Amino acid sequence: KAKGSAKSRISGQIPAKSNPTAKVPSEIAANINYHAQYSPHFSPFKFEPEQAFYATAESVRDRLTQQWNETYSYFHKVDPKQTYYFSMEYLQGRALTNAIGNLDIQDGYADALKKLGHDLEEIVEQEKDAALGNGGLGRLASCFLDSMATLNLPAWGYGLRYRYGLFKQLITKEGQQEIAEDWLEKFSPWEVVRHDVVYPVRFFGQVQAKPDGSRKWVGGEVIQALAYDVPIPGYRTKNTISLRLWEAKAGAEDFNLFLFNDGQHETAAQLHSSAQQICAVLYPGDATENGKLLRLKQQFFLCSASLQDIIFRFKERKEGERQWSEFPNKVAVQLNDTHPTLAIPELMRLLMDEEGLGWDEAWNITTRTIAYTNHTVLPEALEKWSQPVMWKLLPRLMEIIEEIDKRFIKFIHYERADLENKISQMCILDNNPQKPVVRMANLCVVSAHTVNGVAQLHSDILKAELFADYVSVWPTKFQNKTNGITPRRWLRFCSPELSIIITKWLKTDQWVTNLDRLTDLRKFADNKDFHAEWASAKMANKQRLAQYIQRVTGVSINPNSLFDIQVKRIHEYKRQLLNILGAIYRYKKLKAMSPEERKNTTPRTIMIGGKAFATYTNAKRIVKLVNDVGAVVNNDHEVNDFLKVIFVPNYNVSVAEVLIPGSELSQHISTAGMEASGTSNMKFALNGCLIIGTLDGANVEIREEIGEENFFLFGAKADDVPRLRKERENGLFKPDPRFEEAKQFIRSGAFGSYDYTPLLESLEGNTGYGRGDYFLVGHDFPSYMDAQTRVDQAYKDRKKWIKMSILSTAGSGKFSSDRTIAQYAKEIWNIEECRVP
Ligand code: B1N
Repeated sequence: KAKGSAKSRISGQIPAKSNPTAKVPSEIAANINYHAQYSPHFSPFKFEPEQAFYATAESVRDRLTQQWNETYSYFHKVDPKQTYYFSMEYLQGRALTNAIGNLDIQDGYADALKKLGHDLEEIVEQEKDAALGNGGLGRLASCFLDSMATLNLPAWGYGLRYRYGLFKQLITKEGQQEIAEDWLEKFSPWEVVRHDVVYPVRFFGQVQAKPDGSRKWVGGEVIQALAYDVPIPGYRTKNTISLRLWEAKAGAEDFNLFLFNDGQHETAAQLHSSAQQICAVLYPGDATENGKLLRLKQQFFLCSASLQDIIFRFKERKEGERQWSEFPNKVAVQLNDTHPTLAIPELMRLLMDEEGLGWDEAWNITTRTIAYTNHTVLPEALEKWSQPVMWKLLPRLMEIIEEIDKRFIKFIHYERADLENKISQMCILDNNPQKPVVRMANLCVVSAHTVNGVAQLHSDILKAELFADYVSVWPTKFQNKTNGITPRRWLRFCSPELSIIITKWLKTDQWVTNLDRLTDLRKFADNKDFHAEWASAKMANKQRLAQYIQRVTGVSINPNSLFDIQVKRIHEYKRQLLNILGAIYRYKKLKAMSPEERKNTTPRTIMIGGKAFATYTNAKRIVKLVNDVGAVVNNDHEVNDFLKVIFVPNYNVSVAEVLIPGSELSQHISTAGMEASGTSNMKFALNGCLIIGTLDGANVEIREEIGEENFFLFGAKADDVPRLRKERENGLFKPDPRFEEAKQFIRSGAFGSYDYTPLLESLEGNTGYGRGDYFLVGHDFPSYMDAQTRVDQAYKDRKKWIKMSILSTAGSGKFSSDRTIAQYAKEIWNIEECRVP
C-alpha cells in the first residue's frame, strides 16, 4: 500500500477517553482511534495494518480489563477453592479473534475497522503467535484455560514469560533451519505487568540449622520473579481469568557500581545476566528429556514464585488469621507433567521453613493440594535429574526429597512387606553410584493425591505398566481424564462457514458451549440439502487453504483433490516416515500407469508439517525427505495432477487454524501404545475430517464415538507391540514387497543425492532403539496401504464421504475441553463454579 493513503492515517473522531463498554461500531472505532492517538507505539498518525492491530487489541483489552478486575474482586470476596494449573508451556497462538469472539462483538469490530479503512481479517493476521510451548502439551494447557474461564471456574494458570518462544522453522536446501522467534519484538498488547507482584527465588547457597531445630536455606543467588498477567476471557460470560507468567529480574542493588566503574562491566552485572538467562528461551523439546541446568532453574523458578503467590493470596483473602488446615480446601495445584514437580518439595519448604509448620502437617497439606498429570510413557521423556546438580542448586529441596523418600521406603517396609523387592524401582532416589538421579515421576506419584493419564488407553497403560507397582498401594489414586479441545477456537472461530451451517440446522448455537449437542446432526446425515451446504462450506475452507499453500510454498494445489494432512511435531513414533513411504509408493504406481489408468485414481494432495527438535537428526532427515519428495513429485508433469506432496513450513497454532478446517483426511498413525492421547485428531474430527489411524491414544475413543465404519483403522494393537518387536529381533519379520519397493526407490536416488542411508537403516536390522524398526513401520506398512486404498474408494463416492464427514463432526462432542475440565473440577480438584454476577 502506498504510504499516505487513507488507510495509513488515523481518520475520524479521536475521543479524549476510551469507553470500554462501547457496543456500536462508531464508538468502537472511536476507541481504536483513541489508542492509536494516546497509547502511541509508533510515529504519530501512522495507521497502517500493524498500527491498527495494536490499537484494536488495546481497545479490546480495555473491555477485558473491566471484567477481569471484576472477576478478581469477586473471587476475592467469595474466597472459593481455586485451582492453579502449573505448566512450563502454553501455546496460546493469536488472541484477537478469540477475544472478540468470546466477547461476542466480532461484527461490531469488523464494521468499526471498515469505517477506519481496514479489514478485520487483515488486521488479525498482524498478530504474532504466542508460542510459549512445543506441541500438544502446551496447547492442551491453553485449551484448558479457555474452558476454565468459560465454565466460570475459579482457576488460574501459572507459567514462564519466555523471551523467545518456540523457534521459527525455515526450510532451506539443507532441510530445517531454526531461527529465534521474537514474539515480544515490539510488545504484546495482552500482557499487563504487575510491578507490585514480586517474589524472591533462591538458587545455590547452603542450609543452616537453627537453634530451635528448624532449617533455613540461605546465601546463594536470589533472583526476583515479576508477574505479567494475560487475561483469559470465557465465552459469553463476564468471567475472565488470569494466566500469570513470571519474568526473572535482578534489582538495582544487585548491580555493582564499584566493579563497573573499575571497568569490570560483565562481573558488575553478573546477577542481571544470570536472571536474564532464566526466561530467555523455551526448551524446544517435545517428549524429549532436557538434562540442562538452566531447565532445572526454570522449573524451580516457576514453582517457587507461583507457590509464594498462592500462599500470599490464601492469606490475603481472609481478614485475620487463617488456619493452615484450610489450605487444601482453598487451593488445588495441578502439575502439567513432571516439569513442575519441584512444587512438591517447595511447598513443603515454604510451609515448614517460612511458616513454621511441622513435617506431618506440611506433608498432609502438600499431598492434599497437589495432583499430577502424566503425558507420556516414552522413557526418554521421563525426567531424571542428577542428584549432585540438585544438591548444588537446591540444597534444602534435596534434604526434603531425601526425607520424603526415606519415609516412603519405611512405609512400604512396614505396611507392604510383599513389595520389598520392588522398593528399589518405586523409590524416588536412584542411588546408582555411576549416575545418581532423582526420579521426578516417582516423586509425583508418591506425593500427589491423584495421578491421571490423558486418554483411556494411556491411563490403562500407566496402571498396567509404568505405575503398576503403586496401584496396589494406592488403588484409588489413579484416574483417566481424556483430553479435549476448545470448540471455540477449533470450530466456531476457525471455521465460521461450517459453524453457521451447524447452527442453522440445529436451530441453536448452544453446541458452542455444549458440544454434545452436535449428535443431533446425525439426523441430517442423509439429507441432500444439508449435504450440499456441508460440501460447499468444506470447499470454501479448502480454497482458503489452497491459497495459503500457494502463498507460503509457491505450489498450486487442486481444491478438488483429496486434502490429506499430517501435522504434529516430527518424531519417529508419530511415523511421518510411514506417511511419506506411502506417498512414495503411490508416486511410483502412478508413474507406472497409463494416462487412462491415472484418470481413474483419486487425486491427492498430501500435506505434512511440523517442527523437529534441533538435535534430533532422524527427525530432521524426515523433514528433508518430505521436501525432497515434494520437489520431484510436484514438478513431474506426468503425475502432478494426481498427486502433490507439500511440506507446510513453520507449523504453529495459527497455521493449524487454516489447515484443519480445510482437511478431509488426517493421519494419526503412531505406533500403538506410544501416543499418550493426541489432540489434533480431535480438532480434525470436529471439523468433519476423516481419520486414518492406529488404535492409539484418543484415536480409540474417537473411533468409538464416531463409529468404526467412519474411521480408517490399520496397524498393530498396543498389546501386540512387544511380541512384534521380539519377533523382529529374532529375525522372524518378513517385509511386504511394497515396503521394500518404496525404500529401494529412495535408495535409487529418485529424490536427489542426499544420503538417506541412516534413515533407511533405522528401519532395518534386528535390534535396538532407533534401529531394527523399533516403531514397526515395516510391520504396519501393508495394512496402512490397504487402509489408504479404502480411503481412495470411499472418496469416489461423494455422498458416502460427506455422510462420513458429517458423522465425524456429530460424534466429536465428547472431545470438548469443557467436558475434560468439568471432570477435573469434580473428580480431582473439588472446585465449583464461581460466576461473576
Ligand atoms: O501431551 C499431549 C498428548 O496429547 C500427546 O500425546 C503427548 O505426546 C504430549 C517433554 C512433553 N507428552 N509429553 C510431552 C512436552 C515437552 C517436554 O519437554 C515432554 N508432550 C506430550 C497432551 O496430553
